[in-house]
Amino acid sequence: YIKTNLLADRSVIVQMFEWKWADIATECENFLGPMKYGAVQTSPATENVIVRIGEERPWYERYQPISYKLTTRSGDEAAFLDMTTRCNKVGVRIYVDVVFNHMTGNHEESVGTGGSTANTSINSFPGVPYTDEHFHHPDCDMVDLDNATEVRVCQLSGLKDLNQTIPYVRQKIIDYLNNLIDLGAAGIRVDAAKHMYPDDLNEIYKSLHNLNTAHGFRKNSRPYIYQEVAKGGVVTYNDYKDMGDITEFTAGNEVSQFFSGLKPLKNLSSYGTEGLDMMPSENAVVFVDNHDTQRASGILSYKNETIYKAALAFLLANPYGQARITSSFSFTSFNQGPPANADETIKSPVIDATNNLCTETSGWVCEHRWSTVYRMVKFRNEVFKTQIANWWDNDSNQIAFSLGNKGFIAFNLEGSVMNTTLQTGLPVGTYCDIRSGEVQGTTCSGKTVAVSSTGQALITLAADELYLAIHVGTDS
Ligand code: LAG
Ligand code: CA
Repeated sequence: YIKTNLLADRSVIVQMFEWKWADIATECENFLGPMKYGAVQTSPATENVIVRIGEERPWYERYQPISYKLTTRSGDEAAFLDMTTRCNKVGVRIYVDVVFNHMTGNHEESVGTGGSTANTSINSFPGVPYTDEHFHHPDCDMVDLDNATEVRVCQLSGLKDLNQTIPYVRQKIIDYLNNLIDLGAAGIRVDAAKHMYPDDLNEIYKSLHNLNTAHGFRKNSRPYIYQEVAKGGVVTYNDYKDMGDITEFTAGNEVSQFFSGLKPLKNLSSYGTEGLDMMPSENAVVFVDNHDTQRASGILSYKNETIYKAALAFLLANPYGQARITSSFSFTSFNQGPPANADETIKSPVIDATNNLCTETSGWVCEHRWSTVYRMVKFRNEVFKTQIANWWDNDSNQIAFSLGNKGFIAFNLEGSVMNTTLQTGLPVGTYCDIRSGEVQGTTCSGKTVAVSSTGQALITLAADELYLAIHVGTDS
């Protein structure tokens, strides 16, 4: 199978959680393309059942498909095509979150975002169409993760479990995915992959079209496939790794623990190894948080801004895995859906003209616009395909490492000043620290670091400066 089909000078995926297609298209042109983001992971594009809890339209309704018509609160098929067209034009790939392990849960009345209906009591989904025979029987709840059959044929969170071993079901799924590919998508994030049989998935993946050359893809380009395989129980990533990449949840768990102060940073030397129970780098899609984990405990997110930024800097500097960052809306309860107008349409983000960030009142966090994030994306692009060298730690909470002879990063979570001469691996020059500033014209708006002809530099970080990062291209 192929690895990411990002442009050669790009390396990061950004999950634009719940964004509208029209807003993603604009963001590709105004920001993501110019800043050399590699790809956007969209929310599910297929029609979902409308869920109302009081006034709320919970975000998770989008994980309950009612048909494969491309009409959601993010937009319709025409808007989807406009997004892929405009994003592809500026070199940003579209990877779609695809949900086909299941349809909806039980609902008294089931109406979709595109007008389709369903009768969930008899497993009837005329919008596809699927009928009772296309689902697993008997209906069972998935509880025992140590029972591989149960993991594949029982219901995840009460969601009607499709039987992908039936050729008709597979064909409906293949047609739906090929529609996305023909419309210019470049890849898929396979929701709940762990809950489907690898052989069935393989049949589906084999039948996918090549990417659409009308969108500028080279002939015979294949879609990038990455699969959601959560940890726990007898079903592991091993069953899926030969068909596509896999989400490595341990990365975000570990990075969150380290940067929350639960483990000394020096132990991050084994990040990305079997010692921390992480899969080989070439299989892993890594992230600090995603839409699920930022609603769970123990994972850093925008809610812990300062240490989250340092954690993201580590994730993006470390060569392990295919990096993904999450761009969120702010929320205070699990169910809360995206910022919406009175008529339930999703609001567009509002960009503050003076600081280039999304306004707080718009409800969107837009982590991808934070200087930490876009500068570290640039760092990762610059050092891409180099290896860690010159690992250093103070046997406690200060660490540093270089990436080939292209980049260098140091972290200080000691709570006291760091002042040490270290080998940066970089050519002689005066470099601009991208945490505190950036190169503007010929000057650095932040701290500078003087690297000697032997690659040494005095690295100074105040107690509240959690990291410092320099890379080639920021030197003078
Ligand atoms: C995923 N990855 O494999 C998604 O990342 C995750 O967000 C999805 O769950 C899950 N798999 C199924 O696609 C989300 C929410 C669930 C929600 C589900 C369906 O985390 O909480 O379930 O989407 O909307 C909800 C209720 C359940 C209820 C169910 C059916 O929370 O209590 O049983 O709907 O009505
Ligand atoms: Ca299943």
